Amino acid sequence: MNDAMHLIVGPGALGRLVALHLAGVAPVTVAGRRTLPAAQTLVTPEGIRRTVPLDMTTLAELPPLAPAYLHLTTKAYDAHAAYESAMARLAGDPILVLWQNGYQVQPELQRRHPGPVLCASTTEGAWLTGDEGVTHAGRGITYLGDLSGHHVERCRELAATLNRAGLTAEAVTDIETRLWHKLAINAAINPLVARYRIRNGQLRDRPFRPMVERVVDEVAAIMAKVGVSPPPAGWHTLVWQVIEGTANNRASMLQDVLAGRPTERDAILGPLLAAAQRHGLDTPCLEALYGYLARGSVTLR
Ligand code: KPL
Repeated sequence: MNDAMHLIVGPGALGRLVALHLAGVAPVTVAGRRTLPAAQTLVTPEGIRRTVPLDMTTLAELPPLAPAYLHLTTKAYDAHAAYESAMARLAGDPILVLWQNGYQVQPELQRRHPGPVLCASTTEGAWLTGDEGVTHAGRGITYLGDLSGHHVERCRELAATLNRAGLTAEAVTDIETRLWHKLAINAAINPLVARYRIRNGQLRDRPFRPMVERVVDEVAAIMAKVGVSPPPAGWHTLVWQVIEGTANNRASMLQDVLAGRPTERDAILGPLLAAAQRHGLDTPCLEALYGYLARGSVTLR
């Protein structure tokens, strides 16, 4: 057991997945908006059920802890509020670990936080099984890096802890590129499946296939202007590989729309549309999808 304490704010599927693993190797506290059962069950990808006691609290009742790590595992749109609530109650300046999708809160919180800020980009697949636990649907990999390039050693330490805890993790020096690559994948898949309420694999069929191609064309043009290097196989191949690999998934944005929650449209499409505007690029598909999600979330909420 390592003494460095981890506070995890945001007990969604990813937050609980990380907490239930870390609890085996380090002291962990989990804080959310409401009280959750202190015994949480993890169902592994092999179908094994493990019930683990977790120190669960709410942000309102958070004691003045001094954790070594503050993991924010909220949705991107909740990250600033969660950060403020937690930091108002904590002692010291923990290492802040940002697990959000997109590329919006990462540079913003990097500017705000006085201590080191690490970014995580993960392909772990998990969903909640109610208040009692989480199902680890598919094993992935978590890349850890920092936007300033000053905290390589911290990234290595956290990657080693996550690996000891049973989650595959790797410290990288190009986290910004990796976050943009994940954002490109999310932008190509999530708004379309949320708009048409389909599983990822249905994007391979008509009439959706050409829509994916057009969205990826727009995303690729933006990435070229922003200076994000394409993945070795190219943007189209990367996106189709992920669609193939996640064919049975209901993407996170579809789950949000179906549950009447706000979507991560600003974190995912926001940086792309802003860059397109800066560079005078025409992006009719991305704009239409953003418009749909903006209107849709108003009526669906
Ligand atoms: O990350 C995802 C998500 O659901 O947000 C993808 C890759 C689209 C898989 O569903």
